[in-house]
Amino acid sequence: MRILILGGDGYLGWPTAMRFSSRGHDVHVVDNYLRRRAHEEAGTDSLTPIAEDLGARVRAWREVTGREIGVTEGDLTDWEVVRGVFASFRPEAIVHYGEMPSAPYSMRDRDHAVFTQTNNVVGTLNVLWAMRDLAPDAHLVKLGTMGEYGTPNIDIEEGYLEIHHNGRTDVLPFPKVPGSMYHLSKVHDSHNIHFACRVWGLRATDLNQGVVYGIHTDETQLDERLLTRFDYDDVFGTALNRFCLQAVIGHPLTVYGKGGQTRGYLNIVDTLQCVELAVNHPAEPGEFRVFNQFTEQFSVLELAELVQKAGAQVGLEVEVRSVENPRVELEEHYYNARHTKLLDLGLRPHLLSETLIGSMFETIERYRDRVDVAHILPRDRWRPPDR
Ligand code: NAD
Ligand code: USQ
Repeated sequence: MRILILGGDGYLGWPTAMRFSSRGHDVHVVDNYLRRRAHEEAGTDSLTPIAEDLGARVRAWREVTGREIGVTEGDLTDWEVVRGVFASFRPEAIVHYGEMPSAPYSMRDRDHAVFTQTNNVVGTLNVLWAMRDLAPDAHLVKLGTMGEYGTPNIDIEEGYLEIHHNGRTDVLPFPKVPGSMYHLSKVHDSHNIHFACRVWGLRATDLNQGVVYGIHTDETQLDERLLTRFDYDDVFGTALNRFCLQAVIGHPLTVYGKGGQTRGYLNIVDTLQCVELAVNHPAEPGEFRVFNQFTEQFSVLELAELVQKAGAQVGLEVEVRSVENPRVELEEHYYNARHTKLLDLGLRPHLLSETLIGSMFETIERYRDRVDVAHILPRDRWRPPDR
């Protein structure tokens, strides 16, 4: 199959490109290095040393496996870039990771909020128009987020909710109450994609993914030049990845507030499995399919305690310390999100264990001299200072 990976230089995009290529698919990646530039501007960097650009990555991939991956260095918000790639590559499936993914980044100030929403919403609109005019039979697999739903006081369904109102019944999109300007951009995308399916007959799967953790996939382990990025800083690092690194370097684990914030989590190897399942089982023409993509729920405090326990097993003394929560979010709440559709398609979850955390410790230890401790405590606050 011809598979286009948008955001193919990212934490998840690069391993996904290698996975599909290793299966014999014809893979082409697009990226404008937004993520690398954002780190350069902030003075932060991936813990893992990654190849200098996509050219170097695909050369290493060719040397190691004999397989080719095509590259376009370009911006998805530039219509000519998107039109050109669709016209020449003619994708049968599009895996869309190519967005600004950080909630703290999007909440920093007006510029970062406007940039995040413009980048994400306009890029996705360009993809939808390119599909409409150049690849109407292709299947869009779009990375959304569990954060689109927020933390409602009812069970979260997969995309849709049956509603009974004044004696009538309908199945409607599940209400969305997200917690950051970034998460909101994903809600806007979902509405636009749903519209394109209803009105133009496109086919799409929205993967409402939870928080991803992990460093390695089968392909990243083949050669050090094939490593994916692993971020631990306050802006791009995510909860469990940060906690594992903090444990290794002897920094107290940064639990924000009371730590009862509960989210869905999954291993990066399961991200690849889920995306592959979605691509191999496409939505029908006109269908906007929504899967909740995570394997387990944890509160932040539960995660921190798991890391502490795993640390004790390998002789690390790990302190869990609450820091003032920079975000506006519920710190104690009900959370029960359905996630059966990917299991029904055959997902075999790799669940979080102390052994797995131990193996993350080992990889982090290997690169610990690259850690900059100045970028661990959170700085971006959701509320203006005088509120
Ligand atoms: P990432 O930043 O590493 O990957 C996104 C890639 O897209 C980057 O390489 C970036 O340079 C590129 N990109 C962004 N805007 C672009 C544009 N306008 N044109 C071309 N390229 C562009 O992030 P990630 O963690 O790999 O996340 C990938 C996707 O999955 C994102 O959409 C994110 O919102 C979603 N997601 C991630 C997680 C997680 O825990 N990592 C969880 C849920 C959803
Ligand atoms: N948290 C801490 N301490 C930390 C970091 C985070 O307590 O050091 C807490 C946060 O306050 C939050 C929870 O952990 O309650 C998750 O935060 P996170 O930074 O790991 O994840 P989030 O900001 O939600 O964003 C990440 C990805 C994003 C993706 C999202 C999936 O960056 O791209 O969409 O996870 S989800 O959370 O399901 O919306």
